[in-house]
Amino acid sequence: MAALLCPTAVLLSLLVPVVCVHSQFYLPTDCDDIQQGDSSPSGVYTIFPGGPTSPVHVYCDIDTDGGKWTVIQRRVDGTVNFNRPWDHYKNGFGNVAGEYWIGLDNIHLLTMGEKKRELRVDMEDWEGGKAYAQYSSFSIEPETFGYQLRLGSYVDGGAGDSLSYHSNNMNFTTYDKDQDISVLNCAQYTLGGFWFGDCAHATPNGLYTPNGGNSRIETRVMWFHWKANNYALKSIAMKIRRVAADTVAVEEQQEQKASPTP
Ligand SMILES: [Ca+2]
Repeated sequence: MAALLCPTAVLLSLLVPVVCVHSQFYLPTDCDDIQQGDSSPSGVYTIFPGGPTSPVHVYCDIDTDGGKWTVIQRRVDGTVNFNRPWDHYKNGFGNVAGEYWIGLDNIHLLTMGEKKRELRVDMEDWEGGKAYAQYSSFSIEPETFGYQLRLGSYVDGGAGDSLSYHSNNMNFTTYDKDQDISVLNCAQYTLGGFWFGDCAHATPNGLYTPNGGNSRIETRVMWFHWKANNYALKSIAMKIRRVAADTVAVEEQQEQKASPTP
């Protein structure tokens, strides 16, 4: 394949130098590609989930549980304001070396198609404690379907399942676009956009307040099933990666066994 692709790549490189320089004849679409056959450290990389003309800067987590995680959201120090309108959540914002939201269009591109993705949410408290929540699959619909969240089953990482009840199958809501099922606008109520139902058990995009500060409880960066709703987390990061093909096959076998054949 490389021998066939190379002359094309050389020709293309005259027009689009990034094709050869960045990828040696193919463009990484996510952090799984970045990590392939490489000993790259965790850090900021450029991926192309939407094709060669739309590079996306992203933080790749290479260290956690085998790595290959594409970080789609991260809070660590409160330096970025997450109380933002629809267009910001659609397109992404922040600083990929620190706090950021990768953008709903990018999340859709990263999770569409045949390849199944899993979600892991890592979090820390102010006493040195760590926990995570993992989900067997994660994808979102395009904007025309409200960026509706499709979440698989919960895999215990000690944090508890704070997404299934309120957020799964919900459309995305921002303060200027109410798509939740509450009489309130949950993004206005919690000061950050998210997949809200009758609001939420998790508000990763809420107001960052060290040790809670004087903030209203509902606005805090919260993961209810780990620390209850009055605890403001020290950090939280949402990350996704491809599920290995053999893992998918095993899960499908288990599902077939679980459901009786007609
Ligand atoms: Ca509402």
